[in-house]
Amino acid sequence: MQAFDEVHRAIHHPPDRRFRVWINPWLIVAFAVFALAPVAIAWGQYLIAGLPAQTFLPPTNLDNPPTAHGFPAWLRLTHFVNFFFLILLVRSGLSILMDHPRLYWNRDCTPNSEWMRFTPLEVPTDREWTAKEDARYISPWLALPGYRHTVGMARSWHFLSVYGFVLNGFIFVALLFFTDQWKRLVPTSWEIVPGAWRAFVYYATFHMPMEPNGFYQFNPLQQLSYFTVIFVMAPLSVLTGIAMSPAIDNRFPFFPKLFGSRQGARSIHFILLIGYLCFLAVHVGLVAVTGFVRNMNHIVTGRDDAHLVGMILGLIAIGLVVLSWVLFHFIAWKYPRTMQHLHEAIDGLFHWNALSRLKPNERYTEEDISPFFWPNGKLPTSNKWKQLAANGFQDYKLKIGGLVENPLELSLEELRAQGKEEYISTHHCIQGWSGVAQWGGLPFKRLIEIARPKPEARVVAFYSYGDALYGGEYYDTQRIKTALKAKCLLAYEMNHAPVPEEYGAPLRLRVENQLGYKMVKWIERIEFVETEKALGKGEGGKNEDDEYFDILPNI
Ligand SMILES: Nc1nc2c(c(=O)[nH]1)N[C@H]1C(S)=C(S)[C@@H](COP(=O)(O)O)O[C@H]1N2
Ligand SMILES: [Mo]
Repeated sequence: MQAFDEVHRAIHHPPDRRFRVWINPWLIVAFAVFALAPVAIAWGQYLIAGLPAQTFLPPTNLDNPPTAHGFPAWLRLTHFVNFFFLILLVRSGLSILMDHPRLYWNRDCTPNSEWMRFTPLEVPTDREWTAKEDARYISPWLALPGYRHTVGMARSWHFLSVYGFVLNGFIFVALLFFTDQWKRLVPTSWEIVPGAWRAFVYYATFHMPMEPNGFYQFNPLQQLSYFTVIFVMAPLSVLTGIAMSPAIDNRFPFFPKLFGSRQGARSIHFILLIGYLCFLAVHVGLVAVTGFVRNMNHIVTGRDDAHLVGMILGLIAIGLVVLSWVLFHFIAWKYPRTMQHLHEAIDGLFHWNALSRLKPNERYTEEDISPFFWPNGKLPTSNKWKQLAANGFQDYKLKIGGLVENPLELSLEELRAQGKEEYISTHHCIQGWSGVAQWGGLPFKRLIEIARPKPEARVVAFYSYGDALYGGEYYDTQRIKTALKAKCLLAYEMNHAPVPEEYGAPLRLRVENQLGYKMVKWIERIEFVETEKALGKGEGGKNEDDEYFDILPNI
């Protein structure tokens, strides 16, 4: 077990580590009907008419084999690399999932509207319950990095793996079509459907269909499942992943709607994860029972014989992958900062130059406003803030300083007098939940005009009255360039009323193409600086410093 100090143990390894899975019973019934109906039909056919004749197997003529056969080296290699990255994605994905252990089909994330949850806890209604408190523990044996509330570290692993997974997938598919290997996977005749059904009747009634030699051809059901995994599931995983991005969702609101909402996309993203695991179990099971030694030779050495070398090398390779999980566990916990920086180095260009340029373009209406909005962050405990709150923030003054020509202090009234912008947008939390709300406040652009930052100022820091998760002042930064481009507000209004205390009163930041943690609540002061490197631990914000979140989270 990882050795945590007391503060971190309370977060990562809390006393309550119970794991419960709850699924809406109606969905279980619907799924059972959906999944068992074909099995029942298969049994009916079998009992009445017997097993179907296996007409789908023209015997392979080895003197004149089909042009596409065998497993070339590139195919064997990409198959292995895919396995390596897929498991990394699954394991880091589980850590991300457990940071908001609830799945919804609606976009509002109202507690008790989940279709599935991984927590025994009911959200209390008599006191504040933040999303961070709601995060659940998962064993590091299962997840990377595992434990509780490790979403920042998990994202480094998840997104770095995405590059490997997608690049490898592109190479694989390109070579499929560059060679004639695609003919073994892509169905070209509807004949495959009755053929696949006949094979299904065998499996469903606990018989083995006569297996073709996989070196030359797959059985139709096998071909169809490979096709689905490669050409349907993998692209869907990528698309639903992208549909969770705040930059994409706010610029192209239709996109998450393709999946219902950001939450629909998140749910489908998870169901696909389960789909890969089920596929893996059946795939490996059938490889084992249909001639393990020969099959392993096909996919490991590319030869079609019963020599043991394929099996031995294959098992060694799988062993090495398992060893890599142990290694990655130690790297994850020993070098989280290095992983955070690696993630930033590889993702950075894409984020700064592409996603960050998207202009939020919300098209939400009053009816879209969420009835429930998860709060996050500890309510400030400082006396200063409490005093201000006690008289309705009449004495509140926003302090603006640092590298500006005109340092100043503004009361709420003065802020209001400077101009107002409002809109309805989706808030995206890194933990996974989202919510739609109306926000109103002073456009950040306007503040820049008033304060007149000096030429050397490139970054603006927002400091909060509130404390961060591990203690210390909460702060975060924006590049001035970004804050000018995006819809960026100092919001004093939420859903047409003054921002309520737990949502950041009297003033909070909104930057609509980024994740929630960039939007500092309970703003105390604003400081223009040359670089974020001089502040805190130099990572760009309190969450970036202490929780290894990304500095520019557009996805
Ligand atoms: N001061 C402060 N601001 C904060 C936080 C915090 O912990 N402290 N949490 C951030 C996170 S993680 C999110 S998702 C949003 C949540 O905003 P909400 O409470 O209005 O939903 O606030 C952000 N701003
Ligand atoms: Mo968040």
